[in-house]
Amino acid sequence: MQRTIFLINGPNLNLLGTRKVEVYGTTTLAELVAMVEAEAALHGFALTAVQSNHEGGLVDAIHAARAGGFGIVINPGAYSHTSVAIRDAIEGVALPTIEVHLSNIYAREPFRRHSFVSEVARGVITGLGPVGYLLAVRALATLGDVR
Ligand code: CA2
Repeated sequence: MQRTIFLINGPNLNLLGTRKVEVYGTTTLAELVAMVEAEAALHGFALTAVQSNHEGGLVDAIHAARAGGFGIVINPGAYSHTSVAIRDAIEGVALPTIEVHLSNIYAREPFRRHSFVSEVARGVITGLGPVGYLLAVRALATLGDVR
């Protein structure tokens, strides 16, 4: 059976490419998912992509990754900075998880500089736009080979 990477995007990321292009770029969520799917396929993985604007929906998506998930690439959006529930869900499923942010959260408002998710993530990529998601898939594939 093909191994699956779960791609999970949080609140407002469904608006990608439509507004705030100066911060988040012009790539739409559908285009981003297609790019990540292609990168996953290059490494022999299937991709399951979920986007939710709700904290509980994101917790459910993280739990769903337990069924056959090889690893998780997650952009928790604004919940990065507020959600102990998402942090605990990632810790609970114990799958290698790469946290991705399109923008550089350290170069923005002070409230974005702390992420509850980072302390349970295997790694964090921030500020590289959509490329960060592709590097996250590559990291999961490579770490999987190395362990
Ligand atoms: O840089 C990132 O990827 C963020 O996770 C994006 C979140 C933000 O709250 C985090 O601090 C950093 C916000 C995503 C909002 O996306 C939009 C896209 C287009 C139009 C409006 C919002």
